[in-house]
Amino acid sequence: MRELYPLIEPYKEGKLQVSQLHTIHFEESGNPQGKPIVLLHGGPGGGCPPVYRQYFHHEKWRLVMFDQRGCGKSQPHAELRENTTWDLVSDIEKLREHLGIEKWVVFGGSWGSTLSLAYSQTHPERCLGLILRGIFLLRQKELRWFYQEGASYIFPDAWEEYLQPIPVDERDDLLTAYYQRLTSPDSQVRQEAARAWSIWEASTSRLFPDTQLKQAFAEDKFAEAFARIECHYFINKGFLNSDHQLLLNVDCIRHIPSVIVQGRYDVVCPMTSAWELHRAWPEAEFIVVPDAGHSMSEVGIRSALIEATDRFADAG
Ligand code: STX
Repeated sequence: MRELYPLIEPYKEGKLQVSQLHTIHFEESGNPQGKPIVLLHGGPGGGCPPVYRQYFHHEKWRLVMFDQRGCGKSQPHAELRENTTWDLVSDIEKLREHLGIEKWVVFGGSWGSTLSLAYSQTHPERCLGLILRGIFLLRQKELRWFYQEGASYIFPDAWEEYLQPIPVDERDDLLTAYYQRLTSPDSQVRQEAARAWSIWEASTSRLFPDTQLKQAFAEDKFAEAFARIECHYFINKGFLNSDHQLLLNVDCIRHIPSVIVQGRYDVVCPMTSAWELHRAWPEAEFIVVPDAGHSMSEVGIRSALIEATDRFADAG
């Protein structure tokens, strides 16, 4: 099994104003002369913790990470206005141009895989390769599975806590019920909903649960951005023009060297989506980790991702 690289500090950090309202925080680490790679984090609303740097050989890669609109160190915090998939796609381009990078490898898991597909299908000429994990195509069936019925059968205990803030007579549409609370003018109501929403995801992300992860997700500032932004994107169907958009547009990126890493027991983003993507796109290498769930920190997934970044660093 491959292990994480030692933690390094960024050699550069900055802010980029991407709209009248939003400023995003970015950092560069590794080797300024290395192969460029951009990491697209999950959620949306998850931000980039330092441990993400440890998936990349620091002499081979010039790693660019940034916090998407409204989360991490980006401002304003938890802001939903001017916050759509296509705003993020244009931010990625603004950042690429700002850094003077012509092309880069794109690395994204979970919502990061969704955004990687949307970005690469819009700007395929900018992508040297794609490393995707825990495939999420933002289709109604995936949202239904995780936020309404399905994952609830596997984690009925955690599900009880997720249901807690929502009165019984609103439980037939939990996404809407949560959206109302997460956008309530009452900060107490928002915070209670944000905590329950985030803890649900933390409780279901790994094959073997991790109490530390639950605590981190329950932290007020993290939960507020994560829950509000996720729910906003999901209520708006990811701002995609159809449920199948990301699958139908695979033709635009078929030629790009790519790898898909998927945990067999991923309950957040069940493997059926990765499988359908693999069927639509057999050219992409497909790796199923037999003993893992959703999280990129699980040993098998971590190992497969580090193997992939090493291979992409040495290719062409
Ligand atoms: N959201 C899945 C997702 O993108 C439905 C995701 N899950 N956890 C995360 O992202 C973080 C680890 C980035 C918080």
